[in-house]
Amino acid sequence: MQFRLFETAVYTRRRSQLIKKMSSGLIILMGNEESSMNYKDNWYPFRQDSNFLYYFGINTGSLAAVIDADSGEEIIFGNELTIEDIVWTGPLPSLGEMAAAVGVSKTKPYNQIETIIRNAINSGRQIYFTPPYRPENKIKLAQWLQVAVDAVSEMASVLLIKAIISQRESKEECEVEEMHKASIISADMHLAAMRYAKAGMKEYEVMAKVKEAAYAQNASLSFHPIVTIHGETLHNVYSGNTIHEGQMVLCDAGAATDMNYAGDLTCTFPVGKKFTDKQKEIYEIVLHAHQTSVAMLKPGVLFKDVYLNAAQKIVEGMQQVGIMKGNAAEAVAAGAHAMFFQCGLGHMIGLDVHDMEDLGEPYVGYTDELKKSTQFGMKSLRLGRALEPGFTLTVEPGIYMIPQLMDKWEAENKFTEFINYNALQHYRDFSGIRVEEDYLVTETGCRLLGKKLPIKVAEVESVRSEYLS
Ligand SMILES: [Mn+2]
Repeated sequence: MQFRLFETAVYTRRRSQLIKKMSSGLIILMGNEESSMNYKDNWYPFRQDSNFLYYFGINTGSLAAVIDADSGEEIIFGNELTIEDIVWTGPLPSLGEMAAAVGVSKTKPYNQIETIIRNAINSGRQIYFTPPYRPENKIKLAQWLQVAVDAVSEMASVLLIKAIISQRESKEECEVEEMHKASIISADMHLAAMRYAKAGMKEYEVMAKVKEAAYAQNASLSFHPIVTIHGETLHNVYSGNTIHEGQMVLCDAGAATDMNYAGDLTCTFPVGKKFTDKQKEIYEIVLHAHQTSVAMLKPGVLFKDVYLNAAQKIVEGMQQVGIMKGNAAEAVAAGAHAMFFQCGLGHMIGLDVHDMEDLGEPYVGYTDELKKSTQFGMKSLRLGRALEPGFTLTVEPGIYMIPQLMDKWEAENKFTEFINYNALQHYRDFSGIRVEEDYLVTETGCRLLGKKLPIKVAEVESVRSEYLS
């Protein structure tokens, strides 16, 4: 096999649980196709669909599967390699061999899936599938179901979405092991940055080291990394700036193991040996928000409340440095903290870096009773609901100084009872700080995934000093 699998029983158990949850109907699980970059045969790195990986494990393109929840029959659809294919690919295991490795005894040519689906529809059976996010799968489903392409997503099954989430949200022992591995490699990516960045370099030189640390360990990137002196820009993809003494580098990067389990960490470190006093002050606020939030993680706790704790700690810290004022709890309730903390506190992580986001945030991070806030800041919180043992998630508070937001709110006289706009002027070019780690929720609390990155001011400065002297 050219890809790694868990034991066969892992996949058969997952599918039989899914059948039990769905009880009847035909479940379609779409694999992904190779995806063209600039012409047909020049592909992006292949990425299998995560739901397909979870139930069928096979990490090659152009497959689909059905699970008949009434009869229990499972079929993987795909085409065997022809001799013309083998000239290019070399000999690979047959579809039958790959299917057997995940406990599926029946395979059929890809084009036969259409007949099976049509027959099921014609006999009035329920068809279940997840929301397709790739155009080619949308088009295929539209053809099989004989509906317009635009109509497909709305036909996705909430029942199936909820069933899959109820399984994937709680990580099995074998998955936790992969998550540890992903976090360890991710930590190495960050250590590589901390032990390489120097004044005068370009951001992309540091970025290259970050990527190398993943690829050198047979891992890939769980998302496109951020390596920037402009940490205040939340998803900064530009990395062409020169880094200067006195600035900070924010690095947000994660590895995906060869089985596609993701890590996602962020560190912020000084370009020189030490943070400036001003940077240290703000860093300590972020770190305090982080550590008090981590201390709250245990089953039953609403992650929304953990977010509110982080917001409260950020406001209290900003009051101590004179940037905020007034009642801290009221400031958080009003949303004034979002001047500095415009995003969420974290998200589920697993086979996807934002785990199961293809299935829809309202189902992954919230419940029928607990809906997402619409307030600026909190509306970006991807996870709000109560934690359960086996959840793996990120904790990533930050403080981001965005001059455009300062100007806009000040011009609107927004939150003048909570924000000292005069004091804030001294932070226009401060950039941003984020600290992010990955955790597993246990029966009684939480456990760090992977290995500890230098995170305290003294630890970060010691790594930087050691390297720079
Ligand atoms: Mn993250």
